[in-house]
Amino acid sequence: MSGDAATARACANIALVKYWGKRDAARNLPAAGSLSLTLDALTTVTTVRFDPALPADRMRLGGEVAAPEVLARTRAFLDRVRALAGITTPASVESHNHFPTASGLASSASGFAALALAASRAAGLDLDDAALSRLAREGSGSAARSIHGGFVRMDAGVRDDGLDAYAHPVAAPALAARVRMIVAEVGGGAPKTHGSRDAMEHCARTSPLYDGWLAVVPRDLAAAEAAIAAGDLEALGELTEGSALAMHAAAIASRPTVLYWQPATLAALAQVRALRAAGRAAWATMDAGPHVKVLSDERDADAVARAMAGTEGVTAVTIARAGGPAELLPRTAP
Ligand code: 2P0
Repeated sequence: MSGDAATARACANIALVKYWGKRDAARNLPAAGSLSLTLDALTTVTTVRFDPALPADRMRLGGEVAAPEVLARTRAFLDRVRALAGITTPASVESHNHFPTASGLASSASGFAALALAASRAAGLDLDDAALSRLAREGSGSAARSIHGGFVRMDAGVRDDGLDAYAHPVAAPALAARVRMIVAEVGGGAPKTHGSRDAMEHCARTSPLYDGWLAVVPRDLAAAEAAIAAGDLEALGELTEGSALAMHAAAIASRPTVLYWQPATLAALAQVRALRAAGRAAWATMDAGPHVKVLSDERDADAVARAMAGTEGVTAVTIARAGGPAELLPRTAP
């Protein structure tokens, strides 16, 4: 290996139709599709260099030596890249999350998308978007979507080898230009109570509502794609809020429960309903944590952000726009 470094940047994404459950844990294949919006405000920049002089893989995250569990997951991912490239060389990885201060958002989507692009390129591979999305999926299911910008559809596929389980862009330039996502942080960015990987597996095993959740996803996906094609933000917003609530209903019904919400989460949800009743474009979605993200548009984003910032228990608010695809950067420090 030559040891050339590659640097890539990827944006986080928020699912409008959620991914929650796997059909194959070993290959990280989702049980159903999902649909997301890539966000410009939340990015990861990662540099990878394969270096035969290294005794083993090493990683720094945000300028600090990465925690052992982060290094272990990264090493397993690098092993897949090395297998694809036919090399055994250790790598050094330097990664920075450029997220709004204490946004409290999970970074596995932007993190594994940036790592997939930087590591594959540093290993001498030139993967197409489908192969890159499949590779990112093996790191984290939501990362498959962060390969693309704007609206993105992830296909669950049906093949055992996962070759058909990757994400596609959903072209809607006019809607992507006017859509906004207001990220309302709840709880001051405290660590989440249940990691999503374990939580979705526990939900699939124990929740009496899991099968009902899975049954609704294909219908929501088809309706959400139709709403995007029609430029109908209201229809997309209603589907977005419905999908999040259905996912959380299945999670909450797990035994024992997987309950991510705090009192301020419910206050934020009530605020979103009040905004809507007042004629604002505002629909809520929540992931594996207490934060509330509000789908809105360019006209109402400032008013929605002000209202969310004034909600009891909301500790930070960010307005995000649709972000672009994962991309290679010139060789500069991240
Ligand atoms: C999503 N989430 O669609 C859903 C909604 C959280 C709630 O994708 O096990 O970290 O690495 O494939 O991608 C978070 O799950 O899970 C997630 P793995 P991931 O965004």
